[in-house]
Amino acid sequence: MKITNVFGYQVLDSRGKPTVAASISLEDGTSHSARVPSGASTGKHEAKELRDHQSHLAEQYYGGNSVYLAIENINSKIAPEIVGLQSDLESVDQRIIDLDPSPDHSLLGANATLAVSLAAAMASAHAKKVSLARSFQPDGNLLLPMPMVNILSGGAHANRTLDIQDVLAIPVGAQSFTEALSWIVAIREAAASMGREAGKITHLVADEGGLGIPFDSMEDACIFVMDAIESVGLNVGIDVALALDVAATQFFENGLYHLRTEGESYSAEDFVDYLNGLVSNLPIISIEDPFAEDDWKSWAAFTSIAPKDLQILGDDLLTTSASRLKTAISERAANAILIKANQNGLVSATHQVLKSAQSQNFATVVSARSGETEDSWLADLATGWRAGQIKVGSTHGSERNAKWNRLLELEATEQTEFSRPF
Ligand code: 2PG
Ligand code: MG
Repeated sequence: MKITNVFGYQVLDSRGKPTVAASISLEDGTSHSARVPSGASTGKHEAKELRDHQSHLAEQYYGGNSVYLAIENINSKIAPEIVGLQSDLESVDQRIIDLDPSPDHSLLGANATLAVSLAAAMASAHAKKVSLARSFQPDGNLLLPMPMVNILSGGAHANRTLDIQDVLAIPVGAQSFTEALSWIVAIREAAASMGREAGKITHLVADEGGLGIPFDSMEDACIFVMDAIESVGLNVGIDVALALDVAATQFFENGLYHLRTEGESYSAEDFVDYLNGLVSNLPIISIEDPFAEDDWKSWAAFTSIAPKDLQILGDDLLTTSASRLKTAISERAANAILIKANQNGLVSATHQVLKSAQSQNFATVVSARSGETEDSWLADLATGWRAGQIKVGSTHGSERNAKWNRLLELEATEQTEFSRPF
């Protein structure tokens, strides 16, 4: 079915920051629109999001963060190339690559390219008369992902109440997505009341809907979440295990890892040992960004000594980039990759990175950003791509729940099975 119109416009994300939306109309009169997310703890190797800081279009009320340049690129450069094409994701993405062959999409802006690419994916599914998830896997059971859910937030998402960015819970023993989510909601609510009883601040919700409760150490934060799991009658490690997003780039300076709440600074070698001790003594089954984004040596050292079944997940390290994934495989620097479409800039290229990772036995976790919107396409991508795992933030905030709710809808309406990767 032919594309008849394409246009971009500016909307707000969950942090009140401008972001790009794009809409594609088809010859049957339908329109398909998508909004792009944006990060706070962004990796330096991510595709380049275009904002208006230095431009004559900069909107003063948004402190230079407006995205009119990206929108102008959609309307004046991308749209003329795409109108008239068939609504096929691959052909749309190829046309965008022809216009902007830079690896980081810095010519058009990765927020411009991704908005159009996502709208094309939706239009393409509509033309095939299937859901977005089903458009990637025509037959068989779709694979609903195991969620990894934020309970405590720190780092850049919660004014550094903790050095690390997230303590998350993974409901490894749940039999369905519905059951998994119900456990998580109970744990989050238990953690909030435990925090209140202990006189801690719990009414402040972080960027991703997690609790921004201050703790003196990573270990204390983990023990608190373990207590919350047990308080609702679930078994730690059997029903629900822990995951961390250390986001270590954020506290790596001059060759040292500075844990401010613990009052300690570690050399890279000592931090490898410190984290290995932590994951060996606690029921942590996944650790994300344990080291800084270019500290390949520590990643490789840790991967060689950490418990064999630990998931070592590269976010800022790998930035959903085919070439950085290749390096991680050859250096044995991780065993799992976080997949964020806006780190890459195109839907089909993001899917390609996920497929290469899977072919090398890397686990894949599709992830939202701290700046999100009401869109739920992420749930469909994770399910249709058979990622196996998803990270969306917490269970508070409609921009988070839009994704959880879409997974509940897919479980209720499509032929699915639930992924149990651990
Ligand atoms: C991360 C993400 C999502 P941000 O580090 O994994 O939690 O954060 O979008 O701020 O980069
Ligand atoms: Mg991360």
